[in-house]
Amino acid sequence: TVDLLTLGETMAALRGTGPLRLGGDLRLSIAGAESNVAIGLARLGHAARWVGRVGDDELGALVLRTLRAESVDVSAAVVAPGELTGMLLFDRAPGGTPRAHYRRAGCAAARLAPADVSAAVALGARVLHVTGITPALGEDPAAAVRYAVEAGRAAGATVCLDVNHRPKLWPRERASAVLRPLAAGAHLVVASEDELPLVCDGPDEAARARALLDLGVREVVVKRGTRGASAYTGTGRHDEPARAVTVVDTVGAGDAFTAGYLSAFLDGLPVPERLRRGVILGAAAVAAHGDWEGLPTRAELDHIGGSPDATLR
Ligand code: KDG
Repeated sequence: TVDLLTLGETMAALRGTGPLRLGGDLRLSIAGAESNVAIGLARLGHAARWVGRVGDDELGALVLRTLRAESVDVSAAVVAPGELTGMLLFDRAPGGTPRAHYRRAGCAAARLAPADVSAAVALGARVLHVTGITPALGEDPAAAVRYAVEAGRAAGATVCLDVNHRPKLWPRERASAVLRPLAAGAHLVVASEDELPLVCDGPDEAARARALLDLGVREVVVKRGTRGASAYTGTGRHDEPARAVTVVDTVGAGDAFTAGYLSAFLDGLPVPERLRRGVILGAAAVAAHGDWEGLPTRAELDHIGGSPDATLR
């Protein structure tokens, strides 16, 4: 039994510094919301396993090699002969806002099916983490997520859903219809402020969170970016402010937050401590280039958000 099992699409990621149309240098790494969470947990010393489907190409090898180097177990991952590994390119729109361009339609992960994840689910996990990205990839990936959630739940795993709506993959109405039942079957639901209305109804945030709690969700966690995060539980609401760091690249901050939250959950810490570790990891992610590269080890946790003048010696 691992601490965390997650499934989803991990792609080769190319990052440029300006608009892609101007050309220039790109830096090659990997990205994927779920594997970002797995890396975050592995860096903190938890046993994390990722399962997904990559092509038998160089980019698939890059995905698996990178995850292995980060101590994420990929032994259950599927390498599909003749299929391609997805790609995404990040550039900056004028003004500096990061922009994602997908090259993932028809790639290996769009064929991820229940049979690809069943062995990993059977191995067991304390936490099963899924996101709203995977069901957006197609019918088979959606079925894989439903299967993992049902089987994981039945085996006693704590199920965490990060809503992670990606408007370039599907419209809000379709996402909402598919993600509502998933949220209702999760123990922890993580969403940004604008994503919460996708999975529950109510006149305001507290009422929406209450609606999920009434369905049996134990914690509803709301990410607020530079304004920190909140958690709603049966005993009330907890808030945690964000840590001040110099922002370099905001992509991956939400996944980092979720990794921090789940790490403290796995350590048996109470909800305020889960939020605290979440915002610390979120700050670490935005202070570095890349989705996951800036995530800390356990020994580095305490330094994040400290004085900008300090030198660690
Ligand atoms: O959270 C960051 C990820 O979303 C991104 O790097 C890639 O998984 C990704 C996606 O589908 O957008």
